Amino acid sequence: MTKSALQIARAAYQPKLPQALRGTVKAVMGAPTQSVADQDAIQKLFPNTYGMPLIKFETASENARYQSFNVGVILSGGQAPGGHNVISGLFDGIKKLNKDCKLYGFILGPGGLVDHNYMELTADIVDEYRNTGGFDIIGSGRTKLETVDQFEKGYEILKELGIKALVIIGGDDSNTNACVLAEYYAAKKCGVQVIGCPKTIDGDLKNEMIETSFGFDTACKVYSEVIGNIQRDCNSARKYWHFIKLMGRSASHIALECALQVQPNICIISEEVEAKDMSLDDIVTYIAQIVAARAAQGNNFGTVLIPEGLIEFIPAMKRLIAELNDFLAANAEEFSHIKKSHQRDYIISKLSKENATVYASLPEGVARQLSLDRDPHGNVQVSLIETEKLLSEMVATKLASWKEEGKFVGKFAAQHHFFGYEGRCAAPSNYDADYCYSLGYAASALIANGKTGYMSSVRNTTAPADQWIAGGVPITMMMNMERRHGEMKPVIQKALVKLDGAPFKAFAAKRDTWAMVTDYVYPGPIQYFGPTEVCDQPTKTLQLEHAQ
Ligand code: FBP
Repeated sequence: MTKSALQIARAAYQPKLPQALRGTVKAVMGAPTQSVADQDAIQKLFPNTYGMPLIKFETASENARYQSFNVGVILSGGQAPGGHNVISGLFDGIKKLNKDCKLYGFILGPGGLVDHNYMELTADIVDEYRNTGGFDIIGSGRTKLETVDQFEKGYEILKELGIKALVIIGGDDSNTNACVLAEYYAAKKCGVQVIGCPKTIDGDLKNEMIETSFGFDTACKVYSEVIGNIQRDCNSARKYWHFIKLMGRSASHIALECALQVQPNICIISEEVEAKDMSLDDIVTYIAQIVAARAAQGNNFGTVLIPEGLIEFIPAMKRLIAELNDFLAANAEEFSHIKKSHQRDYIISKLSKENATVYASLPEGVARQLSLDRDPHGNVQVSLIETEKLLSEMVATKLASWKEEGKFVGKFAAQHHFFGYEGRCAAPSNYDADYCYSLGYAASALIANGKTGYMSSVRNTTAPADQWIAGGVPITMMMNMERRHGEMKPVIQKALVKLDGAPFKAFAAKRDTWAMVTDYVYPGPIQYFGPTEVCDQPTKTLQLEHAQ
């Protein structure tokens, strides 16, 4: 493998660990837990893994001896910076317990477990990937682990390889599946533990005990760097409005964090759009008003940040998508036989009147995307909807009519960008490198303590790493019942942007000023070496949440 100078230097970085994980570790049990909602239903579905206590690791005075054991690991879903460090932390953690422990990686996500596609991760291999971005050490995939047949197929290979614990590194859906698998193996007394790790650049797998998902820090810093560069270009040429869509399939955490970092002229927050019951036209009018007001001051340029999940948060669209999801789940077979050119009319004829009207009003491309295949978890693939173009076209149309009425005196030319893949595999920032290594290491301690159905957790991460608090959180604690594929299912509750939370409030307090006064911030690239205030800052989101 040919390596860049940075890769070579970065390989030598030793991620920091919380104090409690550095020596011999003991697990201290906290109070029993309950699910965030729907307690009776969740308890019934998870009789063996419900209500378990929180776990905190502390330094033990005595050295414990461990028999050697084998562990399996899966990378699941979208890539996020730091995945390789979770694996290296897990590897170092189990090797410290007993040097004969082995780590197996299942190839290309949960599908590797079902298809018995695996490799042993030896020290040589793990060393190649320390502190690097990407999931390429074993690859990732979005196969949903949900059927008894899959669980049994998985068990066959786990038994064959003598694996006593499986670590699933994934987002809310993958950790939901990890919990279902943990419950299944516990109920059948298979002797296989399942541990989850909180991954997703989207930042929406967080709660009281999981303060952030890994990858969010690095991805937001990469996007903020390039948005900053665009803003500087924009402020130099002074002739374009840049419409920038940012990944985040559902929640707007990425857009909000980037807005806090770069101070754009406009940032739309989906959760606010929903709370204010805004229509697509309301959003377009809001943007057009700012464009017109800046034009009146002679500023025919600016930046607009748009969260990827916006469409699903516009209440009228949300109702439409919910009906479409149920309809397509129930009538998939019939729909697959409808000619492409007739699909739009077919859907319109089947929907309720209100939803049919909204569907019929959508531009062709957006309507088509909404009726295409869902991802394996039943989600509309919003990253394929070109919201940035949809909005800028609608703004242009509105401004043209305002021009005729004399309400707009400027020029409007737009550029479009979509940032997502640019950040998902970046080399992890110091924060993510340390956080991920600690998560992997904490997972090894959960395994050593015989735990199953837990998510590895590391808290207090705005403090220096030695003061971080490592432990485990029962996954059932994060669950509620939601409608998926037309049925009520137990799932980890997604953390959306809280409108009464400190990050949103800090943004809302400034946005009117940022709209009119060009006060862009240019964060520059992630720094891996240098003064701590440049290299080790956590996200603004985390800093504001902790200062609350
Ligand atoms: P995860 O939640 O699986 O981590 O994925 C996050 C994400 O990057 C979203 O922001 C985006 O909508 C989606 O993955 C795109 O996934 P894909 O590249 O598989 O279409």
